[in-house]
Amino acid sequence: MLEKTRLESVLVLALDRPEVNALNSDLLLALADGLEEAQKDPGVRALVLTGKGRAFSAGQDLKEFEGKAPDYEGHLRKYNRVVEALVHLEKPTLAAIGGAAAGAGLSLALACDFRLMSEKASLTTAFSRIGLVPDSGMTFFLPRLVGYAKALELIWLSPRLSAKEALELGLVHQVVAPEKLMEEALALAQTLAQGPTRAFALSKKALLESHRLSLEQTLALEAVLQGEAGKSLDHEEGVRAFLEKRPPRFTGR
Ligand code: T3D
Repeated sequence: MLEKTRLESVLVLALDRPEVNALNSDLLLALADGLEEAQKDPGVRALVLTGKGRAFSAGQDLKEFEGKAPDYEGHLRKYNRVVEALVHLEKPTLAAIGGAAAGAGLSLALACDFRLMSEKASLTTAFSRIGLVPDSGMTFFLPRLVGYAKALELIWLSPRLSAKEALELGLVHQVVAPEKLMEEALALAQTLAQGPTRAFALSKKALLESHRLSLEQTLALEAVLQGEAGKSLDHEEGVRAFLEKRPPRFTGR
């Protein structure tokens, strides 16, 4: 259901359910556990989220509550635990999108720091097609990536975006040939895993917080976070490497 592979300091979490990696309660719990374990493990310094087979993820498994009165508000706690674990993971996260990403599947990709997409993959918000409101952070990330007007259009009309369209809209960082997707995603993850992990995490925190802070509050937060980054061994190493005219050897501490 969730395949975990460790490649040096990169952890790959691959959604693995029949057909389209639709998300059900068990998979959401496994994913939340996997992300929380990744947070605790200092040996993990970057994470790749992907889907096995033909899809990244089709979002909620629409068969899970068939014939039952759904308690979506309650069920969404499982999604929210995953999204919060993903967004607050203090290590770079990459979504490697090899096939369709729809509904909450797309939300999970949007919650990652980087998105690499196969030329053959597609993205669709999907929620309005089944009379639902976007969830799992989509209303937070989508307007920030594409602007309010485009986000509303993508949510209401739910077109199926090609990789080219997704790249043009700024929804993904890079589009690659299908057979190169994991190779490219792992190469970027390895590069990021060798970076100043603590400074990366603190920069992400500043960017996320900046959405709700005034300039004065942002300046104050930057100073606090810089105080923390300034105490890291990676900062010490970065300055030493600069002065010695050599590449830094960051350890994530
Ligand atoms: O708390 C709550 O539960 C609310 C939370 C909601 C979060 C959400 O994510 S709501 C949105 C749910 N997702 C969707 O509505 C997407 C529905 N699927 C699609 O739009 C398309 O299937 C895809 C774009 C994902 C892929 O299209 P394509 O053409 O590659 O495949 P397909 O032929 O449509 O689907 C292949 C099979 O997967 C098909 O089964 P079949 O007919 O061969 O037996 C299809 O029914 C099944 N499938 C696709 N999506 C889902 C699914 N089965 C269950 N749940 C799905 N989401």
